[in-house]
Amino acid sequence: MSARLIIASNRIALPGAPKPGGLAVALADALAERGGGIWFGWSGEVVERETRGVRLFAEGLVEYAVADLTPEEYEGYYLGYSNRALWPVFHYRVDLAHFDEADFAAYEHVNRRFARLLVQFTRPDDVVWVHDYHLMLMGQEMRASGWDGRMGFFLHIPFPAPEIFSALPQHQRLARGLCSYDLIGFQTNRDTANFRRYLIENAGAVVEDARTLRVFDRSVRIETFSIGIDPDEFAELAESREGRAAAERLGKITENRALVIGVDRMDYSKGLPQRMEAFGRVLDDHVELRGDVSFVQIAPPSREAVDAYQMLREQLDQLAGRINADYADLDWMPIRYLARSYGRGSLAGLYRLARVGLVTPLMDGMNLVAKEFIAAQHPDDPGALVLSEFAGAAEQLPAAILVNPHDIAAMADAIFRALSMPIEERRERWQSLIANVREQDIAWWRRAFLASLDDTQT
Ligand code: ADQ
Repeated sequence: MSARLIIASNRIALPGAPKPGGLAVALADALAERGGGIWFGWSGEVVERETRGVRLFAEGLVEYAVADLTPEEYEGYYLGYSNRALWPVFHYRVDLAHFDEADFAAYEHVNRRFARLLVQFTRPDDVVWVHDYHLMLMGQEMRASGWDGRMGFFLHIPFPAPEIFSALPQHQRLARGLCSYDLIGFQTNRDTANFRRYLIENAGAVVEDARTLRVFDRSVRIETFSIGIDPDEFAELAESREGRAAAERLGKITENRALVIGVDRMDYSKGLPQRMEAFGRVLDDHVELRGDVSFVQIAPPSREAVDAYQMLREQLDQLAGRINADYADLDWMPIRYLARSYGRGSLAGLYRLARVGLVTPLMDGMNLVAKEFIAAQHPDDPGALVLSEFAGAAEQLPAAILVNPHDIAAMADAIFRALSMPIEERRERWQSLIANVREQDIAWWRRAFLASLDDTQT
């Protein structure tokens, strides 16, 4: 019987509420597969008084323990340090980063408070798995509170080149904090190599073996675990009632025109303005396509309290408006830009309807939309995927049409190529893509991470 699992993440999918995505389901499955465990994190609620304890809920074998944030914590820890400093720097946008010592103090405070809350629930032989950039210091704070069991961390976003990471005023604190974990998992070999190089060049780390460094008087294992999806689920969703209904609704509007689709959270890392410009360029260059192809971009706003996100929203509204004004006709709209979210079933149906999927982030940890798009295609008539070389997924999906999202002309060429790709080539590429998506799916990811964590020395 394997040790009990304890998961900590910023947000939690509470019992009863629909699981927002594959990751939430995967983590709940990981807990269930171990015969039960605890999932700890922020409730999503902001309350005036500092709540000292946690609230507990149970669902099957899984216990959920949630804590609220105060308005100051929400501002400093979540909006401030996590989303105005860490997120931009880790996505190579030092120009957008806002460094505020008070924000970092709030980040440290919440990591410490969460660590102390969680330690109360641990038993000596538990295994702890902490997720993502909001909680990088939680492990060190748990050690300070007396926890000396196994503990792993997975970063869902990219780990930048050391020169970029070093722009963070607190980079040394963060690196030392991360090295309190026994295992640190990254999405791609590029991220793993960046973190290793940072530790070797800046912290005097010594290589112990292919995946272990000796640093800060400890042995730390650093490894790549590329997150995946449940491809069968997406194939089924594409044929579900919800999927077919969404495809039918959109199909009525686009009629027999080729459909190009993009689905992203509205975030400056996703390369949305560049993508719209590239689509505009396709229409500039190819008179014959005008009236014959429609681009649907679904992008629900996120983190609207952060200025950079409001500016992006305005920029996209303008760009879509301009391209539509230039090219739309009485019976055709080139870009349908929908700033709202859709259910997973609807998305799957739209992916299947599309001839081309555009996944062109300027930088992305993995990007699950790329894998969902592949899984939703019909094997006989699959759409083509245009994928940014800066998405983590590009490392695993060389059969996509890989593009540099900063090069608008090259992206326009790629979109045109995808639209005119013969069916044999689409099938051939898709076979290779779906094989990758199936091989390293979401169950593989969580099992591989936990097997490696179970295997570390404590
Ligand atoms: P995200 O930046 O949120 O995640 P991504 O992996 O593409 O990026 O998407 C997460 C999920 O949100 C997907 O399942 C997708 O279907 C859903 N989603 C996106 N846009 C949507 C929309 N318009 N409506 C409804 N649902 C939508 C972070 C990292 C990624 C990494 C994941 C998981 O930034 O690089 O792949 O974590 O590790």
